Amino acid sequence: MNALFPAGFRWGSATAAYQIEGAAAEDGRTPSIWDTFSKAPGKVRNGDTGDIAADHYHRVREDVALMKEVGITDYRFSLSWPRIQPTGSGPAAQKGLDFYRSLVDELLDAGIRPVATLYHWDLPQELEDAGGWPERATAERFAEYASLAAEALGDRVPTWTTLNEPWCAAFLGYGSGVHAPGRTDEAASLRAAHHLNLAHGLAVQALREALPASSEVSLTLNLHVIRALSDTPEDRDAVRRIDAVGNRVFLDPVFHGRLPEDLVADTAHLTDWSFVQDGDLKTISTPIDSLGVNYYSPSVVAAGTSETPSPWPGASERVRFLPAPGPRTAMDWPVDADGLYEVLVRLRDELPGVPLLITENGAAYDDYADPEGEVHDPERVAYLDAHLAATHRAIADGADVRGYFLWSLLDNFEWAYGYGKRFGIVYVDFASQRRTPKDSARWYAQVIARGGLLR
Ligand code: IFM
Repeated sequence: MNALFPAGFRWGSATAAYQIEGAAAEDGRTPSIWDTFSKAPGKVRNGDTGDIAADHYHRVREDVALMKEVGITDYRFSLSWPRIQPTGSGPAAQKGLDFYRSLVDELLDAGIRPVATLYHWDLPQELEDAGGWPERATAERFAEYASLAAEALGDRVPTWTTLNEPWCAAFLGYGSGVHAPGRTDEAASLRAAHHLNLAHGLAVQALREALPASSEVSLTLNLHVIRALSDTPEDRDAVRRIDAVGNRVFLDPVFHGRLPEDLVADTAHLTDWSFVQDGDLKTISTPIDSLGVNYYSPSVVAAGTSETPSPWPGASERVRFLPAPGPRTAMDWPVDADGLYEVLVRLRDELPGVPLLITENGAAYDDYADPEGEVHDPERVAYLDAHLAATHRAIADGADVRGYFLWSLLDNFEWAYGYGKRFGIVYVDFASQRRTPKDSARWYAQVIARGGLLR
């Protein structure tokens, strides 16, 4: 029997501004922290930058036509803050907004629902120079930017996501320093996490004011699926610590209006959390309409120590990460679709009544165009098939999953890995910018047309 998804299931694909747009200095856009970081020697493999990326800024028509060919119902993209509000404060840049207006028009003409993310890591450099996410003012600026974007696009964009993966922005950006802005200060990374939560809450309020009442407002988290190496109390405590600083640091404030007490205790040597002001948790827990979940692979942990600088403040002295078993993608990430099922049923149990969207899932492999110009990617098809099957199983078991956004539509700038890691279902030859749908694009088109998987 085939594994069909509920009627109205949203079949999407996702991208992010800095990873595909290029046109880094056009029409008034100013540098973001990723422009600065990628130009600093040794930060991104091969010295790659997002200056040109997949040149999507100049190829919107062609790219929307590709989406239409695949048959996606929803397209998740992010807005570039420094394109819309070049200095991170003050009035909007109309040319920047025009780009998104034309993208949204093109999508609507193609019958594809736009799903906009306000922040996918491209903080205006000027705001980082003023202190960045560890500073409260950045959250306030973010809410102003959210208002500008919603006023300009809110009549035509039905779904809004405040932040993409604030864990990465806070802990990779300010803790381990492998992402922009590249700081290595565990205490600052905790302040950043709180101010990202606050930015989310303030932006939800700003969006509600500016958007039509029917709009959907959401947040996307990369929730960590953490397995203990053994059942010893020490290894189980390692899971608890990573769950606190990987998951509950966002879930508890956003959905329950509280800080995880164990996280506050685990990090007492780093901070007294006095940057959390009265009323912040109430703001952060302003209700939202759905939660976006990004899932790629699980982690295995045990008692021990990790290398520093670490993206796990308060946990690196007590937890070590071990290689998870099984096949791996080109990112060296284990392929484990059960992890997706586990995170979905966890949310079913912990957040009853909150609809879920899988806002990212996908895999990088070492794709190449063969002499006939075709790109065969059977491993990606197998990965996607297994993860959609896990999603189907979670829905059958009561998880309220409303949609799936495949990461990614196009090969793109994979952050610190540059262009060497290809996640797209459409191959991009970055020298010519020629796009070639991979086998996985045709496979996904069939899944969408059928409404599910062949079994
Ligand atoms: O490319 C990224 C994306 O920007 C955020 N989530 C994970 C993807 C793969 O690393």
